[in-house]
Amino acid sequence: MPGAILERHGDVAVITIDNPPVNAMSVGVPSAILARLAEAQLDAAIKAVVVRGGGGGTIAGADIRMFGKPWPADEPTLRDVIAAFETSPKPVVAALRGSCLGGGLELAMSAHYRVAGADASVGQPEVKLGFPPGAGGTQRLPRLAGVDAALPMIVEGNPIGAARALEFGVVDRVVDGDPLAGALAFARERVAAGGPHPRARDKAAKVNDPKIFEATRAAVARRARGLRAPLACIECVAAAVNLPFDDGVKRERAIFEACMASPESAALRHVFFAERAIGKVPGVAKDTTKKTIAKGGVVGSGTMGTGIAMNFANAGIPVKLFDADAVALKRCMATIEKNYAGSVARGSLAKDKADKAFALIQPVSDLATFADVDMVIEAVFEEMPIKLEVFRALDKACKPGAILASNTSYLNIDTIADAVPARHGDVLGTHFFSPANVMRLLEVVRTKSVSAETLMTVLDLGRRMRKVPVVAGACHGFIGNRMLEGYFREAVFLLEEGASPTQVDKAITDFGFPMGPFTVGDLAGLDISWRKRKAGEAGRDKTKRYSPLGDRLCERGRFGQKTGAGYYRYEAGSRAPIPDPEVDDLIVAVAKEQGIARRSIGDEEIVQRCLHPLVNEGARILDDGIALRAGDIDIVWLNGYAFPAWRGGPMHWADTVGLSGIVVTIERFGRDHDFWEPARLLVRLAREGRHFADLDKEDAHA
Ligand code: T1G
Repeated sequence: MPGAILERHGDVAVITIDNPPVNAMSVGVPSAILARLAEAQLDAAIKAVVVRGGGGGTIAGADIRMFGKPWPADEPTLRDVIAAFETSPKPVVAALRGSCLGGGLELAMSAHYRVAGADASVGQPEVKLGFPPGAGGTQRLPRLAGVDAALPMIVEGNPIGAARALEFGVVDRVVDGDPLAGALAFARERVAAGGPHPRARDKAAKVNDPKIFEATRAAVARRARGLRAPLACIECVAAAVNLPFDDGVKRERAIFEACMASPESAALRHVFFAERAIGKVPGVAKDTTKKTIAKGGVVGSGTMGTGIAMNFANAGIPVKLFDADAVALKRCMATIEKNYAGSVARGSLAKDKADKAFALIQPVSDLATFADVDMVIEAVFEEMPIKLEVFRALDKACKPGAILASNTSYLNIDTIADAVPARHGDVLGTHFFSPANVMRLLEVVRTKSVSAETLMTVLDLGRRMRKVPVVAGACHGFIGNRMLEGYFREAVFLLEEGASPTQVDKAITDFGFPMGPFTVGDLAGLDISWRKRKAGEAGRDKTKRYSPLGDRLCERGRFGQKTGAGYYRYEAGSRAPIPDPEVDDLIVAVAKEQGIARRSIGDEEIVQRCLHPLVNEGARILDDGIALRAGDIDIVWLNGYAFPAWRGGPMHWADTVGLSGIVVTIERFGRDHDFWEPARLLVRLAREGRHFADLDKEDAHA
């Protein structure tokens, strides 16, 4: 039962919140804190109260699992605790260790004083869940820190460290080590000095820069397009300046409740839990022993190998980068050096850190040097015979037990594993996204025979590399790229049927993606998929519709931005897509040749035609066991394909649209178009009136 513990340290009562792992304010916690506080008030020997989080000290705020569910009527809330601290006749000191976030910081700000350990951090991250703080955070933080410091903290939701918090006036003292001793000492000092003890509510919320609200609104409009919560946060902080404290708190609460009920918040809360579920592999214990990865190796110094080597180095792991081609290797090292210099110039990486990382990358031209590496990632050409040759060579070069990973994006990883039968348990896929040193998604692809130890080691390594590692089964395109095929296919079909690249891209950016499919295609290079199509031409199902449009563009040398022309044209030195009449003419000609009558197409159809294939293929991927959870598919799309987080990912979005509606639409499209057959799982869920989220809940309870 979550609760709170009271201990007496002489004349100071210490209340420790006891709700592992993060001391969230679950049902039972507020009442327990209030009961301990009441004990302390009644005890005449007690002169002051210290409150802190148990375990590592984190106080993560409200219990996010409770949102959208009714709070028991007879259970006090966090706001009752806040009121009790603030009106306490005995001074209250919050001792902060670890992360003190959201309602945790609101609680701490209702105390009279705050003492932080040097490792503590404080923040109001609520905006990331789609709402502003709801227990006075937007009123107290600007009063303690000033609006100029508080507004970005609340609108962006990023925590600050103890030193910053001291500078801003959010905490009163920073101490080394466990802050309990410091808080006890501080409490006694304040008791000796006598009251009255300060309350955040009695201060004024000072504004230094009179343009700060206007500037923040403009920045939010640019950066957080379509999002409601950041604007709501600004409105709440404005209330701290313009209204008396109690009115400001009321205003904040009303805005908080409206945001909490929004689809945006439901989506972001789904993402919060989906992000935390990805590390859990059914049937594999979380504490499975992991291998030590102290030395890495990368084979291939092309674009992917370059980025992957940087990932090892950024995680502090020395890495050998192999290429038999000395010229390519030299070029690659120059690129890496340039990348680090760029990060330093942009201010995103300190010079000494960049130098340290660069020094960890050792170019090598002999695979025999891989004898001491713990893990190798192969990133050579995407052709099976070459990959097999590399794996056989690695089999000879590497020590027993070394993990051998392939960065293949489409090839059958089981075939690769079969090339090194003695190492079956050590082989798997690590599918990085380009540029590999920047993109956060990492698909960790299981072979039939990979060991739990290897799998969990690589998930862990992914996190050390600051990636978002998602487990995928072996199949063509794994999770993300397998779904992408239908998205691009329909986008091109829409052009033939009457839409323009601009119209399709706009409908998709209006939905919330940062770029539409044709801007993305031009950016990535149209020649890559052209080459792939040519290679697969013999195996293509000729009974199904095929658009030659992409091929025709490439035949004209229109490879996208790199050639100054693709679906759009580009002025020299500019990345801004400009509609091109030549493409419009080509589209009309191709449509005519295919016997397609062009018509006017609405944005709603564009969104459905592009996104329903994602949902449908996602359902097949779940049914096939390629993804462990619908939430995993959402995380793949958020981190690898820029699906808007506030829509929750394609599967969550489908749940909000309603699966039966999606099935009806897919069946309707299927009457006129190839490729539209509703997935078995989608049909079953729709018939049962259920959602993808229901499957994930079943899984979590299994
Ligand atoms: N509620 C419920 N569960 C939570 C939780 C929370 N606030 N925070 C974490 N968990 C669970 C999480 O799902 C996971 O569970 C486990 O704890 C460990 O988390 C009134 C409205 C604190 C920095 O947004 O940022 O206060 O997967 O893996 O890496 O204004 O958790 O093990 O079953 O993330 O050590 C605002 C959210 C709430 C903080 C720790 N607070 N949490 O990171 O562990 S709204 C937040 C975090 C609010 C007031 C309002 C991080 C962390 P499981 P973890 P971690």
